Amino acid sequence: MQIYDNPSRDRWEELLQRPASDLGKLEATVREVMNRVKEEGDAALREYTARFDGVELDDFSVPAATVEAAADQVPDDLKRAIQTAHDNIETFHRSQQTQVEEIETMPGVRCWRESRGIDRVGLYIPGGTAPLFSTVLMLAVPARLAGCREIVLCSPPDRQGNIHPAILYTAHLCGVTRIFRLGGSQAIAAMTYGTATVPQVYKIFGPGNAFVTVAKQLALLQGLAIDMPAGPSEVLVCADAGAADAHVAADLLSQAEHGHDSQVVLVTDRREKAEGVWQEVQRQLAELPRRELAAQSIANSFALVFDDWSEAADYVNAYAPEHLILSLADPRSFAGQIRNAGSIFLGYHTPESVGDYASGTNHTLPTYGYARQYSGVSLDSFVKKITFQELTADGLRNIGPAVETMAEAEQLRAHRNAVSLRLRDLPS
Ligand code: HSO
Ligand code: ZN
Repeated sequence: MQIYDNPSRDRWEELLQRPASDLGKLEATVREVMNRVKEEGDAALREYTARFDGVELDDFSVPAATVEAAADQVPDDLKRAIQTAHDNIETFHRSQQTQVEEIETMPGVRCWRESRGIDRVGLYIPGGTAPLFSTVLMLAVPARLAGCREIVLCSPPDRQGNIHPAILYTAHLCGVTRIFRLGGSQAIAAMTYGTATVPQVYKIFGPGNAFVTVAKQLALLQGLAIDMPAGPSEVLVCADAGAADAHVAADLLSQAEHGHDSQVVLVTDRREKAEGVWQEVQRQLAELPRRELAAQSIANSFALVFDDWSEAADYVNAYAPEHLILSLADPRSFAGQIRNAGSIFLGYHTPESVGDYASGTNHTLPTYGYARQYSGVSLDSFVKKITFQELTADGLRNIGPAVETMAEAEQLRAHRNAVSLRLRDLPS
């Protein structure tokens, strides 16, 4: 881990880069998968599943009996932990429901907005090296609260054709309506176009590898919505003298272990802290089961020493991290200066992993600097908001002249007429 002392602003550009990922070169391959699934439906899905997941499947859908039986394969302590997480996530996302507020913008002109769940949503849950059943909670709990009618989940099968039981168990707990053993870009293609067995959805959520990311971008071009552009997980930790080196190192490694291309950054106000944390990172890294992946991410990572915390805040805002940990004596005053971050973890007792699993906040967050313009997933991600208005006769009298004048100025006579003819027919 390279340590930079008070890097001047003309060096920031290089210190704001994420590990490059060239998604462009995958586009042709993914486009072909999308097109074949569109044209050939389930037959193409069968072929891709055999090729990429190494298993021949006649039927992709997971029968209800299999979903229910998964509970027997999940240990009781894990079930209890999942329930704790579920309840906290539900409580926090329920608090995002807003009361409908009817406003009178002028006497007799009433306007309001109501939410309606997106009818059919698709959740993609990666399998592979880590079965992210926590992501099922993060997506299915708000989908259910939002009132989505159909919640479709796709996750890749293992070589025996199974989805990890904790994923099935969690999906069932959260009210997912259909589960399919499908992974990669073929899963995204199936939910984009629909096949004989997989329903077409209106919005696709969830993380995935580079193929999934490209497929979601192509789904966007087909008129579907997606949660956000995805990239590898990342964390930026700000640590002062009061932060324990071992804690900071564990926080950095917790995101580094996600994959080979994650990035972790340490920001501190003293060089000794950076050196102490770096030693701890090496010590803890050697003990991790996923040390090979984590080591590759750590190789992309660095520490910055700023004498002045307000300079550090400017750097953090320019970097716009997915996760920002403030291991500081006064985290709230620093947090007040932050404009760009996916989720912020305040104080010495708040590891990022609590947000990854169980505190209640959502762990589907903007990476790659997208925190400048995107929010993480929330209840809002699963709804559309419909505006309403209702005028009384007096309301029409009050607002009508302004609309008539504007419509005339835009030379849209029928617009004007829609008001004028009504005003004419009002009793005086
Ligand atoms: N840190 C990941 C989410 C996750 N962590 C799932 C553990 N499991 C992206 O925010
Ligand atoms: Zn994580």
